[in-house]
Amino acid sequence: MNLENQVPTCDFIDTPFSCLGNVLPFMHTFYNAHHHLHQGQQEMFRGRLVPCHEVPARLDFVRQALQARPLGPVQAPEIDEAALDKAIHRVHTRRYTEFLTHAWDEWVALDPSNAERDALPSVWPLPNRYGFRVDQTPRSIAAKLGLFAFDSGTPLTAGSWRAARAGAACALAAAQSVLTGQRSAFALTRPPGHHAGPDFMGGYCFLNNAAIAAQALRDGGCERVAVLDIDYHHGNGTQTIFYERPDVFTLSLHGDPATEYPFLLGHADERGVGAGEGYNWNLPLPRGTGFADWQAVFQQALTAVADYRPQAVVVPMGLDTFEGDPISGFRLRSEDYGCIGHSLAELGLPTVFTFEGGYAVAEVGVNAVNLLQGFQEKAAAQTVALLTPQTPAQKDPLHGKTLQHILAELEAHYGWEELGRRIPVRCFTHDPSVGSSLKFLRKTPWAREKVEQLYIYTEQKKSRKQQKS
Ligand code: OKP
Ligand code: ZN
Repeated sequence: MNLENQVPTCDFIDTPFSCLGNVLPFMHTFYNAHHHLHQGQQEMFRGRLVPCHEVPARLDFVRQALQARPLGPVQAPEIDEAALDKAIHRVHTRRYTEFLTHAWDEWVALDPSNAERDALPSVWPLPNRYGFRVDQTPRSIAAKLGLFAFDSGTPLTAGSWRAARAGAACALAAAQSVLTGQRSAFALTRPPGHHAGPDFMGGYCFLNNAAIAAQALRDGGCERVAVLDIDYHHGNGTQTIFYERPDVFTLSLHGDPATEYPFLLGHADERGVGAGEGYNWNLPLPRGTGFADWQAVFQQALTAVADYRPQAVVVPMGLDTFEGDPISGFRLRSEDYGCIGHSLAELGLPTVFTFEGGYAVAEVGVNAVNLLQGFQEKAAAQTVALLTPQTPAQKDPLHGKTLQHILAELEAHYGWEELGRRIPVRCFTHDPSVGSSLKFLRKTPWAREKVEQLYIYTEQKKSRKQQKS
């Protein structure tokens, strides 16, 4: 039997990896076996040192919930130090990782009794013109902490760097997993990552796991990657890393920075700069937002992601949108997370999840796995549909239809004038309002081609007319 010919093709997933859809859609989880090496004691909060919210038990609860409801293999990634180093430095500067490498030893060298205390910054270079120098790295660790950290809520401990590196290895392994054809993968790690920028830590984050995964997907052959951040807090680090780039579309749904952490970034008018203009979307929502309102905005984000036609998606997954979260202000309930996962799977794209926030420790495992299971169920249904023999007409709603048919259908939807305006929109990539009605066309390459040809033909005709006159 020639297996090659038995392999079902997969029209609805736009990916360079032909093996996708041939595998069972197990979710591959890569967990950080060294996460407990990072265990902060206290964080500064409004003038007081308070116990850390970001505790090792968070990850243990997620692992337990995954054991109770298995979605696929769970493993600690094998770490290739050289490859990991390379992947980290695709998004972080050497100067910053040099600092992280030596920070703890320097902290203890400053005062041997510091070995008992977490390192926290207490002095910062505000970015005033002719104000403070940031071009030189100060020799004192007390000053370095302020240069490389944007808050005093992110304790750096003896094992923080090792834990963060092992976490980045999970993100890299998850990216590699979908690059080799898995439907989805989950980087189950802490400390989280989405607040960490090219050369700064903060918001409990040191290395930006989601950005490392997104960049690894780019480097592995994906032309466009979307990062859809659903943590309660704005993913400022990821935004900063990709702000000038059109090849990674960053979107974030979060508590309005006017009142919510990280305060100083995450507003709706931050849309990217230069070549990256239009490829950063912030969707701030007021404190107190419940699932109905959250979901409406989430659907807008999903439409924008689909219209970008990415070849893979990264989801920085925070569970701190939960109603019981001690430091956040949205009101999502445990059962809502399944719907979120379901909607994410509807994108039909290879997806990497990274574990971010979620501080209602007892519930974080259930909420995380609710989301992942919702994704898994929809992904499994897609695979079943793919493997079920279908008549050509079932398989392709446009089967046997001529271009006239297609356009007639579109015309019925939009009217000619509207259609004329819409179709030239270079195949529907940038206009979110076109939305789902054109989805079937977008997902059917031959039809898209025909419409594009028609467009080119009309354009040529137009310019010939212009030349004549
Ligand atoms: C990290 B992640 C609120 C203190 C805020 C920083 C929050 C970092 C959240 N009382 N401290 O995005 O979940
Ligand atoms: Zn958060």
